[in-house]
Amino acid sequence: MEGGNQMNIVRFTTEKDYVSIGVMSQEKQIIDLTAIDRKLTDIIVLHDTASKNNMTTSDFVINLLKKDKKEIYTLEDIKLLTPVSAPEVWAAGVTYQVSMQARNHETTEKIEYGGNSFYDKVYDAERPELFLKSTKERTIGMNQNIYLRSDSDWQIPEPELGLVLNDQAKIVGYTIGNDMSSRDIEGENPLYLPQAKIWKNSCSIGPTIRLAETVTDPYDFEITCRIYRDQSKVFEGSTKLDQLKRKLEELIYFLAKDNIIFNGTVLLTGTCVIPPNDFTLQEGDRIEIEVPGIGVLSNPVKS
Ligand code: DO4
Ligand code: MG
Repeated sequence: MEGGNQMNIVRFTTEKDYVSIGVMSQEKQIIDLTAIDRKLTDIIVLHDTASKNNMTTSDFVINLLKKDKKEIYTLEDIKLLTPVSAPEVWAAGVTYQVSMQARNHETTEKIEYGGNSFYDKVYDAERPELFLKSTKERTIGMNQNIYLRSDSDWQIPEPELGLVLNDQAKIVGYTIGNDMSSRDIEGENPLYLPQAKIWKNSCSIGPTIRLAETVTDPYDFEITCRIYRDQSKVFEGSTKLDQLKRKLEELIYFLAKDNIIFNGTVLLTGTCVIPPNDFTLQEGDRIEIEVPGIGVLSNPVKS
């Protein structure tokens, strides 16, 4: 997976009156890039400024770090924000066999006409399932509360690899996403998908963005999801991205077709880890999604 030196970008606040981006070291020290150059307000500006200087983003950052008077923080000093202020988060669906099987299970649980064909068909079709998952105001970051829907009895996290895109639909970096889902609402009728997927604080991204240029093979990423209840782990599952049925470029191609892609758009690539069918999240749970090389996205669950 490594392609040159690993580099992770975070967005954060301190007591200062502005939001910073920083580079996070493997020892979890954060060096404030905005304090070095106030124009560097997000990962897209960083990427574009590096390109204008004919440099890779990581070489550009390494040069910045040679400057004196760096402001360095630990995680205790700062509040991490969503790693990019994503104007939109889109999501792909049924891109792993486990997701197709879980969806078939929830529809046959609820409806007599047998809804299997929707999910079987989209899994094999040329056109992937893509949906608008979240907007900036609905998207949360590290340690912020995930909310449960009050009209659903069957809710799960969906751990997914997130692609951070620029307005040319180019992958600038990789992050982690949680596409929270209400299985009973979607299972009742697939036309309820927006309600099964979109509500306040139903999408979390973070904690860092791994610069794409420092990743040789994104299909080597491994995603692990853990759910804790009353200090005990009640679920753990992992999958590697090489189980993804589609290529990342294929998902981006369909997303960008006749569409507007904003700088900082995040595309979640589908869930590959699903808790057992009798599992539902509860208030007080904590969800952890780990991708080595990107970090651990942790969120408490509130109703
Ligand atoms: O078909 C519904 C959504 C599927 C999804 O979100 C996923 O597979 O991750
Ligand atoms: Mg999903």
